[in-house]
Order: sequence, then structure tokens, then C-alpha cells
Amino acid sequence: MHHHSYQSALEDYAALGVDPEGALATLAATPISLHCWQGDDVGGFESTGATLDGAGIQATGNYPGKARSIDELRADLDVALRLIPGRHRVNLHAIYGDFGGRQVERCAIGPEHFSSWIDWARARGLGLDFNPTCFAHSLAADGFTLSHRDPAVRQYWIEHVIACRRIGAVMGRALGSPTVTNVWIPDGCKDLPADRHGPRERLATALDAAFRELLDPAHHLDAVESKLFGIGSESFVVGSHEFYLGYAITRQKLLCLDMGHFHPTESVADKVSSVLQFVPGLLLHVSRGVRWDSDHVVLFDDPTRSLFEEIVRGGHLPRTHIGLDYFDASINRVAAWVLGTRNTQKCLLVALLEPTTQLRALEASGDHTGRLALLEESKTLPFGAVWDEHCQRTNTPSDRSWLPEIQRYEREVLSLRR
Ligand code: RNT
Ligand code: ZN
Repeated sequence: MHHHSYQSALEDYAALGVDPEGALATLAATPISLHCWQGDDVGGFESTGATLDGAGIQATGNYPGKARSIDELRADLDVALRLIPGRHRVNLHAIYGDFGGRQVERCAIGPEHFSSWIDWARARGLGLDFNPTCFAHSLAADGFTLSHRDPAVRQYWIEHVIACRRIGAVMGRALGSPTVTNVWIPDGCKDLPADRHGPRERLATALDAAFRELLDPAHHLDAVESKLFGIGSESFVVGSHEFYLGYAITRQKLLCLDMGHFHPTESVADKVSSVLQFVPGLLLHVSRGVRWDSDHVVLFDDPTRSLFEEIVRGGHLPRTHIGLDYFDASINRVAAWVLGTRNTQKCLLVALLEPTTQLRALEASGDHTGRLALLEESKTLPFGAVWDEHCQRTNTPSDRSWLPEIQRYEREVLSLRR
């Protein structure tokens, strides 16, 4: 029955000059980096008891069953990955190392703390991405890290980033695909600063120090992530968009665009074709802000669809690294991974199925009426049949059949975690 509707979808798309087979091939070859921190509300496996206070980010909700150990997190990721079509990546934060219960200073972490993750990823054919954790720590408690006025505190965080880049390079070499190590820091303040220049000058210098070591781009890529404001950093964020855009252009780093890090009416999609004139590539933090950077589960919605339309239309997929960044603790956390990843893939697929050639021809001929009509009427093309075909070919449950598997896992495993 699926097959029948896929055959007729092929004809509908072919009539508009669209090749669903090519779209499916691209979709299958495009990994999404699943953020480990959805599994435990950005907790991690250090034993310091430090919380997210002061980091400007927050996971809200108390749904039962969050992962309490590295084994539980991996088991939960395994369930999620089975219910997501294709082969993907996992994005780790430094606090998710395998520290064996020992307290290891962040400036002293090494590849040995991630070797069990590398083995885990290799056995599953996954890539890994990485992030220094410049929050949830006593030396980040006043809200400043790499831009701190105290050189000793800055140096601590510089050494942490240096350690993380080396770990990332080891991951990338071991797994045969470059690890993107993304630097995001919470630095900023609640009320009006009298000096905005000094902290930004210190941040640029600290980043240069942290990035000094040259690492083979075949194994490792750097990204930098800006932000507009956070809880407790409403008046000033050191690493603003302009700061990191300038930094990424002058140092040729990947620019990370987090969909929750801009004014709510700003289009992240519209930034793609501008920044890619000047930076070597993008890291996406696909997310959904509701009124603020709330990190809700990604939907098959207009902002996400527009973002992928722009990436596909511009031919930018090869220069785009797709990662997820949200943390919802109010619903089943494994379902949150599956839903957000599948929705991201749907946004990519529907963009790959756009009749772009025809739209551009209409545009070039000045037929803006026809362009608008085709754009709108493309929305009712049988996209669902192509998505179902993808799930079937990748031996993954179709829509409306993956949730029962998670409900069973919740009954048998998650609900027993007290
Ligand atoms: C915070 C940034 C950052 C974090 C993760 C946990 O606003 O989006 O990417 O969400 O590092
Ligand atoms: Zn982010």
C-alpha cells in the first residue's frame, strides 16, 4: 500500500521536475548530530553537584526516567537511534566523560575519559561531536569564563577548550569523520555593564589562545556559537552575533546558528546565504524557542522548513553540520529525541522535494504570480508518501508506529528509575 502511494508520488513530483529518488539519497547521506544532553537535562557525569545556575539556560519539567549514568544514557540513545531513520552522530559535552566516579578538573580532561564513548560510537557506526562545558562550575559561578577579568580564571577555561579540541581531534581520527567542537560560553550580565569593550577584547584574545594549536581538519573542526541573551544575562552577552560573526570570518571558523539565539521575529533562514559568503561553513543548532531561548522540541514548522529550504536551495548541505539543541524535561526524553530528529529530517526532505528549478524559472521570467502559486501548491504534494518510503527502506518505524516502542521502554525501563 505504501509502495503504491510512493509510485504515484513519484509521478506527481516528476511532473514538476523533481526527483524523489535523489532526495531520498541525499536524506540518507545527511547525518544529524543528536545532543546527548536531552537525555538528562544537561546534567552530565561529574560528581561536583554543580547546577546550571548562572549559565542562562534551563531545562524545565520533571518527567520521570531521566538517565542517571553513562550506561542509562547510552541505553536511551540506543532506543532513540533505532527509531530514527539513517545513520547519525552524537554530540557530547565535556561533562559527559567517563570519569569513573573520580573528580577530574575540566582543564585536565583527556581522550582517555572519552575512549568508552569512542568505542560505543564505533560499534554503531556513529560520528561524535563535542563541546567544552564552560558552565555548571565554581569558576563560572559569577557568569564569566573566557572573558573573565581575572586572568587565572580565563586561563582555566582556555585550558579546558584546548583539552576539548584535542579530545575532539582524537574522536574524529578514531571514527573517520571530523568532530565539530563547538564553543559556547554563558558570559554576560543581568544589568547594564559600564564596559562592553573590555570583555569582548578579552574573549577574542582568549579564543585565539584556545585555538592556537593547529588540528587536521580531516579530524577536527572548530565552531563558535553566539547568543542574544540568557536568564541572568539579559543586558549584556559578550559573545553576541556580531562578535562571533566577525570572529568566524577573520579566523575562518564554522559559525554556529542556534535557532533560539535571535530575536523571535528574526529569520535564521535568511542569514544562511549571507554568512556563507564569508565563513567556511555552518553548524546548526536546530531548536525551537517559544517566546525566549526555551529549547522546545523541534517541530515540522515554518522556521525550520525555511532554514532547510535555504540550505538546500543554495547547495549548502556540504558546508552545513546539522546538530540539535533543545532540552525538554516535561515529556518522555527519548521521545523528545526521536520527534525532534524525525521532524528535522522531514524539514530537510520537504526542502529536497521542492520544485526549485521551476520556481527559479518563474522568478527569472518575472512571473511572481506563478512563483507564489507554485510555492503554495507545493505544500500539498504527497510528501508523506516519500517520507514513509524512507522509513520503510531504512527499516525504521513509520509515523504513528514508533511511539508504542517508547511507551514500552518507559514501562519496562524508564519508570523503574527512581
Ligand atoms: C546555550 C547554547 C548551547 C547549549 C549547549 C548545552 O544557550 O545553545 O549550545 O544549549 O551547549
Ligand atoms: Zn545551542
